[in-house]
Amino acid sequence: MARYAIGDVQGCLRQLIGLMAKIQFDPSKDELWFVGDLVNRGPQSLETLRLIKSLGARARVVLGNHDLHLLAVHYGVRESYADDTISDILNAPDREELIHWLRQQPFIYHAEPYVMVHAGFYPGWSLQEALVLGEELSLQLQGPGIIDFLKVSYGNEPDLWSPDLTGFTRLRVIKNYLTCMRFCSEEGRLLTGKGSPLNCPPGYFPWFKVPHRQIHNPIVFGHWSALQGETHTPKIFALDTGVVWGGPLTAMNLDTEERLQFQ
Ligand SMILES: [Mn+2]
Repeated sequence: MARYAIGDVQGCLRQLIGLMAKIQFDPSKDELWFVGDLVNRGPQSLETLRLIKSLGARARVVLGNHDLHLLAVHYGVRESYADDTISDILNAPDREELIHWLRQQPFIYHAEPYVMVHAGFYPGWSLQEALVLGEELSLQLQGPGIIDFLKVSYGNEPDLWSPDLTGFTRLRVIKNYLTCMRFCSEEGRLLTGKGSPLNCPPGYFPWFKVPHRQIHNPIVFGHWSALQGETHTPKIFALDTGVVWGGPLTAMNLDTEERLQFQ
């Protein structure tokens, strides 16, 4: 059995199929981990989602911001953007089935020693705390309160986790760390803005560089294509190599840390 983690696919079906062939994916025994942002901006969101869903338990998925955006548009909470490429899903006969499947996917996936998340973690969270908070967010998404949550899930305030937060504010902050964060201050304030780590705002770090982070497991994540797959940090694996911007799609063998790419 081999386990591969794959970066943000964003509807780039051709590269996903090419990469699966390159790693000689065997659905009878191999596992593919997807770091989220399965859909949007690329050309074939619908077929990408169908393919990953069809893998059943051979695929381990965490949700990204684009996946949440699809849910928000599906439920009529947000308008589609001009550069969105999710209309094929919204017009598909299996739309409800695909959305139902997406809502069941977690925000954090943990299988020793690895932990997978789309964007990152608040530096003060232990793995156990993060898993509990991720589950709290998942329960909201899986239940009838999904629409009320999606309506208030956008915006970056407050920018700091506190266990005293309650209600939708609490859920929004958890969501922002797990699916949107790029930079983080030493006390844990998050920034979601794009940009290279070379342009790190004063007082902030790339989130995985914050001193005294409490999760010590190796982490695989996506979301930040400007890193170009490099964190220069031991056991922190950035896998979004910008396939949607013309870069390669990256897979990493979780047992050997060997990377394979398909352009
Ligand atoms: Mn993302």
